[in-house]
Amino acid sequence: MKLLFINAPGKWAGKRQLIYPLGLAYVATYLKERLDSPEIHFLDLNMYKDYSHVLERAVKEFSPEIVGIEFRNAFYFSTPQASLLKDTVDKIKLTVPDSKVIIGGSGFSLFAEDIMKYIKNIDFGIFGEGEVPFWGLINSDFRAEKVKNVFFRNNNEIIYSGHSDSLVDPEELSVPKRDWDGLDLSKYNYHGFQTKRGCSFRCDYCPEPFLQGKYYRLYPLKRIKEELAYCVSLGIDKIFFVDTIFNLPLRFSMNVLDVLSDFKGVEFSAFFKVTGFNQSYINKLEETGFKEIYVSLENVDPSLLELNRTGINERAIEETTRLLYKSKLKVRYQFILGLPHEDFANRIKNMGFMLRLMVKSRFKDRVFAEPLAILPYTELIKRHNIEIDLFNYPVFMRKLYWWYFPLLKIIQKMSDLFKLNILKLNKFK
Ligand code: B12
Ligand code: SF4
Repeated sequence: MKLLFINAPGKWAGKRQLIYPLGLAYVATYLKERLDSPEIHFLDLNMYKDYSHVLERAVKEFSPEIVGIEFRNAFYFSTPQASLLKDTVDKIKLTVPDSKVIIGGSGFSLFAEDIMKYIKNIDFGIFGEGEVPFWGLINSDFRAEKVKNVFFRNNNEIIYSGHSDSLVDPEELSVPKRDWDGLDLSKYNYHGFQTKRGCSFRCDYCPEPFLQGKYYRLYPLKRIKEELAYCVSLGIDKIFFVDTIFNLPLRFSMNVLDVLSDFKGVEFSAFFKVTGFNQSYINKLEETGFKEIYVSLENVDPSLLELNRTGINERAIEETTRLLYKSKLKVRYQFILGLPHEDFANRIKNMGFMLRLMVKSRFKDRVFAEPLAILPYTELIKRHNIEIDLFNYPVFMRKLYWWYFPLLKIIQKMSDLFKLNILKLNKFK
């Protein structure tokens, strides 16, 4: 059986840093272990500014029976990416009309129905974790109604087979193979690495518990060690932990750091939550190869943090920032602009606090502020009865944040002028 796995192109293709398609690697590894000598080929279309020829040639030469495509970002900030996915799928079907095209990835899971409607050439769409449903589809000879978490078509109707009650047990997942035919590992700066799936928080605006599961599923430490050794053997020396939050649960994260300390010479980075730090944890981060860490703080106002159910409190902010000022770690604090219940006074207070973070760390640390992304399957959407569709999103965001953008532009210009790199702002298109 011939399978082609494609990382869908984004509008940044060929221009920005490449992100290793870890989700695809997991799915492909799972299938490789179960299929009888499959031929598997990968294609990362983000490597090319103009991907059309590469895609057409690869599909023609390889002539795959099954094409699995990862659609990870439905938006780059607020710029929709689905038109490039459509172009990719249409080109594949034009060259190999009999192939089965299967889409997955978080961008797809968030907007599955809209995407199925928009791109008629997609045969199947998989919600959430792809390993089990993808294998289920192949194993059942594509009788999608028998496999959970699958979108499929019946004449002109789009049908969903329904949510599965169970999630993958990380203990049963093998280490994902990374050096696939068609991928050049040296092109990726940081390589993604997972130590857990899921999130136990319930921040009002975040779809992660819906996408990854409402509690942490931890990988065994032995397996983490094995995977790290494998990465190093492939020449990988920069790793980004793709967990929703790396530092929680704290005890587990401490144990992971013990494992990492055996891998000198590898640089690590990850997302952290401002809750769940202490001095010995910071010492461990410094002793292992962490240099730059992303800490989500979201907003300085405790009542606003509580109203949005972020699980962050004033004490955590005070204690963690105090400890981090003195550390050698370069901290990138992440703020969300435009949270519900925010008012003018709060904006001013936030800006003062952002400045304080930089001054108190003697400009070692930085602040990244981004407007809130309003996404489906969040409490925010449910509570305010907001309807989102993939295609009116930029218009919708502009309406919501019209007052913010002139302000953000000024901050960005100042930040660029002083090379502070505080704010990365993408244009609304
Ligand atoms: C880590 C991460 C990053 C890191 C990546 C670091 C690295 N070097 O790998 C950094 C910080 C660089 C980053 C940047 C961005 N990110 Co990000 N990121 C993530 C995060 C937390 C984890 C991704 C990951 O690697 N997961 C681990 C793998 C194993 O899981 P997976 O990709 O979900 O794959 C599984 C399933 O999705 C499925 N699957 C995946 N592919 C396929 C394909 C097929 C065919 C099938 C059947 C199934 C399938 O099966 C896989 C295994 O179970 C996700 C959250 C999420 N839920 O995905 C956000 C997420 C993907 N990011 C998001 C965004 C928006 C961005 C940015 C655009 C930033 C921004 N503010 O706008 C940039 C874009 C960068 C880019 N060029 O792609 C959004 C995308 C949603 C959207 N709005 O469209 C997400 C979902 C977060 C969110 N909830 O909003 N990100
Ligand atoms: S914002 Fe972070 S902590 Fe909150 S639910 Fe999402 S992933 Fe979890």
